[in-house]
Amino acid sequence: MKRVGILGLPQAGKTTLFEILMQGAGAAAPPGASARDRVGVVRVPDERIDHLTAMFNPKKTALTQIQFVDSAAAGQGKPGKGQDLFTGVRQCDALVAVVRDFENPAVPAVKGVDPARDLRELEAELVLNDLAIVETRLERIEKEMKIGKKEAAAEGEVLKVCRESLEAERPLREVDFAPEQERLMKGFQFLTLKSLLVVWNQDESSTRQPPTLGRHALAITLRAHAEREIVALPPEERAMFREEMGVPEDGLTLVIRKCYELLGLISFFTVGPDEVRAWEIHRGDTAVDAAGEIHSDLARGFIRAEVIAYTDLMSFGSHAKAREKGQLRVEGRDYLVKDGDCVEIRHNA
Ligand SMILES: Nc1nc2c(ncn2[C@@H]2O[C@H](COP(=O)(O)OP(=O)(O)O)[C@@H](O)[C@H]2O)c(=O)[nH]1
Ligand SMILES: [Mg+2]
Repeated sequence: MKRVGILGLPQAGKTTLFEILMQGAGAAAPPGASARDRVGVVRVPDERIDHLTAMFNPKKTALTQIQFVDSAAAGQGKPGKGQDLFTGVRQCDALVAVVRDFENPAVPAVKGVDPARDLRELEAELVLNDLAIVETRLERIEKEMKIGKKEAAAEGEVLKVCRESLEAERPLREVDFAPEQERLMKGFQFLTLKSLLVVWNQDESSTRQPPTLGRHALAITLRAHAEREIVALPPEERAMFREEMGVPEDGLTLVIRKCYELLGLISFFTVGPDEVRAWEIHRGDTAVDAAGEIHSDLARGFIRAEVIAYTDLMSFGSHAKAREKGQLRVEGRDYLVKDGDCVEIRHNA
């Protein structure tokens, strides 16, 4: 399961977002401000699973999941000596940055409400943090090179590319690295290399628009306060309230789905009377990768995958009809699985 770290300046709405995510998931997070990181799991909403459940009436249904971390320290002020403000999110696969675009007299914004400025400051902090790591390591490598130790030469070259980008205030996620270079950088867990979802936490009076961001980054607006009131309602009353409060789109679904996309994930489905289930794989994964996600035995004994796209299955109305009409495609191990493929793996025991 992938992990997403929430960061932002104090009073931006990080904990509010975390708590409504958890409430929407039906798993209550421990309440209140916390000195420690809080971690919780959400299901990734997928309407297609609802429709497949209606078709198969299975005993069990399962969605994919993402873990969220509300970091106690991330971006909460100036780092102290030897202290890393970002420890809680460094190990995450992607980041959500919450920026404040709401007035609230109970929690006045010290420097005034200016989400664009806050986002710039936050990005600058991430860049500086990565740059410090790059420079420390480069110094070390250069010393080694001087005494003839050349093992880290390739790593040094990649780090120089990183330094150049960061010195120009360009996040590493916008740089084209070769897979080999990415492998050399992996251990550093650079913050600006992670995909970034910016949540512009807005109240109804704001007319500000979030910016368009570069590669592997995206900004969306969310009305955290309104969403908090909505998720507190019984599910059947939510739609009407959305209408009344002028929040037509389900903001939490949007946050979770966008994180899923930014993580590079897509879903394939397994269907049947026992279970309808969504599985996570990376965009670009093959049929044998998909088999391995279900069980390593299926990957090992892989013979073929029988595949039908979700939309095709829906238009045939049943699995049996699709099969009868010969509409289950037979695919080999190198088939690139598409988002929404309904897959059955044939394998040797
Ligand atoms: N009016 C308003 N208040 C909010 C909103 N989001 C959060 N708050 C309030 O702002 C304060 C700080 O929120 P919190 O989620 O704890 O921020 P954090 O410091 O980033 O974790 C709390 O009192 C929240 O109730 C919002 O969208 N509108
Ligand atoms: Mg908080």
